[in-house]
Amino acid sequence: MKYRSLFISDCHLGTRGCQAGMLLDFLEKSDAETIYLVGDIVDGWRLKRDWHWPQSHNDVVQALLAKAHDGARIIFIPGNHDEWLRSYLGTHFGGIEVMHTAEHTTADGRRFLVTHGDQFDSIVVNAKWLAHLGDHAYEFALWLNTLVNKVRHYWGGPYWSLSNWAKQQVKRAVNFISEYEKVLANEAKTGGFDGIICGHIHAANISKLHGIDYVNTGDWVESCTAVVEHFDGSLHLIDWAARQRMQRVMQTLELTEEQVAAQGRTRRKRRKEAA
Ligand SMILES: [Mn+2]
Repeated sequence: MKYRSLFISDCHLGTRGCQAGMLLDFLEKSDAETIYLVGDIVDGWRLKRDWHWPQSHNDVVQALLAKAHDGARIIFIPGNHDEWLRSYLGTHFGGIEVMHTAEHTTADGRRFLVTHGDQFDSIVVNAKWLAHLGDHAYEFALWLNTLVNKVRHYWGGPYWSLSNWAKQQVKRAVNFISEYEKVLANEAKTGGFDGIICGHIHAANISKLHGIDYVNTGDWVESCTAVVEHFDGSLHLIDWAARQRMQRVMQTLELTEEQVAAQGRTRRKRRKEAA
């Protein structure tokens, strides 16, 4: 697929969590005139502590350099995990420009501020690690809860609800995300922009907040998401993991894209008729 622009962030190359294989697959199948790397592409913190740089991570860098070589404009906006690149602001390497923040105008004329977003952490009241607590953590906590209370019961201790505690943490995580989104949308508004494109909290989203287009590209550690701009200026969220799962099902069932689309149309029609 060829797009007008492509936004990716939070790949965390150099860590074991990075889904480099998925990212490489996505980059091989996607091209764009302009590519924005919206921070935390390379995880400098972890690389310093424990060197993890397999071939697949190298391949991702090579794929990006090849795109730059083939004429794509690539803009690298460092995040907090690759902030060592912030000392290279204004420089080019291998056709990649390093910038603190960027301004992007979509084909339909909307002006977006492009920034990683970590600089707003201090404004967002909740702790940032909470944003990484997801459904899996919650399910695990429920399981752990029964275990913990069996042990407590055995020793005669009172019941303590770990699941309740976990639920509170998840709620705080959700609050954190919505707070972060509000702060960033507000920043765009103050700057006179129509919207903001960011990353950092690993929570992909495209939504309208107080008249501002809030766009978060997500990440390539947990969710494998990117944001693309089509040639008409519309922005779309791509969930590459979901798409791959779908393709595997289609292959197994020997379905074509058209058949799947037709089924979706029938389902929507039936749902409408039932309603
Ligand atoms: Mn970050």
